[in-house]
Amino acid sequence: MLLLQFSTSHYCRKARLALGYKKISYQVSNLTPGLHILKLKPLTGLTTVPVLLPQEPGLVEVIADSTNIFKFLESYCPKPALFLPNKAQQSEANMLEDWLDESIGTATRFVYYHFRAREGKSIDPTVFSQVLIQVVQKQYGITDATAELAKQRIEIAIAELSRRWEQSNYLIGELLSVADLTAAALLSPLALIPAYQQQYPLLFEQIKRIHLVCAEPLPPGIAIG
Ligand SMILES: N[C@@H](CCC(=O)N[C@@H](CS)C(=O)NCC(=O)O)C(=O)O
Repeated sequence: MLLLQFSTSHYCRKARLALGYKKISYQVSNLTPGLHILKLKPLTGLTTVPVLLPQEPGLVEVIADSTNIFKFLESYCPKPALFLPNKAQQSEANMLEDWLDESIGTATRFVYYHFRAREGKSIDPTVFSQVLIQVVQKQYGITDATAELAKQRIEIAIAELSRRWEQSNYLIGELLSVADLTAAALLSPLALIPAYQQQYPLLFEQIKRIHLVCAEPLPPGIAIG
C-alpha cells in the first residue's frame, strides 16, 4: 500500500494512525505542497492528502479522504476493529469524527500556523519555512481575528474531549474508536504550543497513549519517557 501525503499534515497522521493500529505495512510518498495538485487532481478529482493506493489486484485503486481511508481499512483488515460493535456508539463515533474533521482539524491549522508565524517563529525561522507558512496563512485566510475564533472552537473541543476521557480511557464507551484516532491526530499540532501543553496535560497524555497503541512516532513536542 502507498500513502500519498504531506509529511507534516495532521490529516495524514490520522491515516497513519489507522494503518499502524491495524499493523498494515505501507510506504509513504511525500508530495511537494503546490505541485501536489498535478498528481492528485487527475487521480481523485480533489486536491487534498491523504490518498491511499492499495496497489493490490482486485482492490479499489484510489481512496481519497481520511474518513474513506478508515472505512476501506476496516473492510480490508477487520481486526483489530476500529468500528464499534454497538451501532448507536459507532454512529456517535462517526459524528465525533466528522465534527473533528470539519471543524476542529481546521481550527487547529489556524491556531498552529498563526503561532508558527509569530511567537513560534524560532521553531523554524528559515526563509523556506516562513514563506510556506505565509502561503498557508493566505490560502486559508488565517488572520488574528480568524485565529481567535479558531482558538475558541478548540477550547470547546478540548473541554468536551477531556470530559469524555476523564470518564474512560476512550471517547466512547470502553473501546478505541475512529473518534480517538481522529482527536489524537488532529489536535497533535498543538503540542508545539507551550500554552496548550501547560493547560491541557490530559489531552497530550491521551495523544501520546494513542500514538503508542498505533505504533506511530510521537508528534513534535511530545517526548517519549
Ligand atoms: N477532509 C480531508 C481533509 C484533508 C486536508 O485538509 N488535507 C490538507 C493537508 S492537512 C491538504 O491536502 N491541503 C492541500 C490542498 O487543499 O490543496 C480529509 O480528511 O482527508
